[in-house]
This record gives sequence, structure tokens and C-alpha cells, in this order.
Amino acid sequence: MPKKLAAGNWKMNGSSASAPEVAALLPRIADVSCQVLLCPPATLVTSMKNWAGSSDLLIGGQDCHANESGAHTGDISAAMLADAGATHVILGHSERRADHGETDAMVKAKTRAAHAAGLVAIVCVGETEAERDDSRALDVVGAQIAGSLPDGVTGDSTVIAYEPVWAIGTGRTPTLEQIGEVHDFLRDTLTRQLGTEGANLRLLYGGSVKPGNAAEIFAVSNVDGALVGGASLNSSDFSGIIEAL
Ligand code: G2H
Repeated sequence: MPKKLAAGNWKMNGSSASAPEVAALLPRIADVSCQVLLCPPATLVTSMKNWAGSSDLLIGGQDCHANESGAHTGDISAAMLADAGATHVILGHSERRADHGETDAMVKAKTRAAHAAGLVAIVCVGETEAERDDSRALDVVGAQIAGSLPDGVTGDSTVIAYEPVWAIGTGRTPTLEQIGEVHDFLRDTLTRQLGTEGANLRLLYGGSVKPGNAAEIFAVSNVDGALVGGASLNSSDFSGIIEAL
């Protein structure tokens, strides 16, 4: 199993004025045993790489195009992210699926492109509130996993983030039992499909993770880290989460 992972998703936030916030994070992550990753907007990937200096802070993108290059105005490729200093990319976040109509097939193509560029793909899955109320959470994430992962996935190349859509940015989190049920299901499914590599894939929980709930979430079986949105924008909140991992 690769190291546990604390990943921050800055979404559409941050600017050159964010440098001091990143600088404040660096001493807090100097001695932690997990990997720490920040995914700023693409405009900040290279700057953040420079702000990280010789620290262990990893930098990632929030999306990439499935093609390597070409006539795709406004898009960026996985190779461009790697060239800018990224080692990871978030793919299939529910905000991309909702705002840009991303399907499982599109996420699969993007994941393949990320792997080809040497990036670790963080593939997001999660049910809506209506799907959970309808007792379909496991069916939905199972179908997303089946449709979004290309052949050849390994524990080093891919991370799965379970993010129930109704918990994202809302301050609401599932019960620990609900998180455990989905993560155990994901582990069983992936191990059945991929053998040892499925057992080695890191499973992150995402959705309103805060310093106050991180420790209890990280104690749930098969939770190997977190994908953190709002709380990753503040170095003190994010380091509080990292220190709980
Ligand atoms: C879920 C999460 C980060 P937040 O989107 O990906 O955001 O922690 O703000 O709920």
C-alpha cells in the first residue's frame, strides 16, 4: 500500500497572493508520514511548485483533457500539467460531472491520458442525495468505478476518492457507518477486479472534512486519506487534518 494521502482541492480559488498560505503549510508537513498534495487552479500549478521549493509538498491539477494536444480551446492536457510541475490530477469530480456533463466514459479516457503522462489519477465517485435516499449508493459508486477506470490501473497510478455529492461543501457528512460501508464495498470490488493492485489502491474520503471530524473519519476501515476542499484553503485547518491522518 502506498503512503496515505491528504489531498487539497482548491477548486476555483487562489491567486498569486496565496503564496504565504502555502509557505505557512510547509513547516507543518515537514515531519508527517503521509503524502500531502495541493491541487490549485491550473494557473497556479507552476507557482505553487516554486512555493513548495524543496519540501515534500506535491502539486496536482483538477482536470485534464483526454487528448494530448490539438484544437481544444480552453483545455489543458495531462502532459501540460506534468510539464507545469504536477504529479497528480483529480478526475471526475462531481462538480465536473454536473457542470460539464462529464460521463464515466469521459473520465475513463482522461484517466488513461493521465497515466500516459505519468500522472497519478485521483478518480472521484459518489452518489447524490436522491440516490442515497433510494438505497442506491453502492450501485451508483460501483457503476462509476466500472465505467471510469481503464485497464492497467495500479495502486501507484490511481487513487479513488469517495465523495457523496450531498456532503460536498455543505458541512454535512455521512455517518461513520455509511463511510465504512462504501469504502469496504469499494475495497472488495477493486480487489475482486484488480487483485493485489485493488488491495493497494488508496481510497480517500471527501466531503466537508474538517480538523474536527478528520480523526474519526480516518479511523474508519479502508479510509486511506482525504480529499479536502474548503478546509484546504487555510493552512491551519489543512494541517490539522493532515496531523490527524
Ligand atoms: C468535496 C471536497 C473536496 P469540501 O468536493 O473535493 O470539498 O471539503 O469543501 O466539501
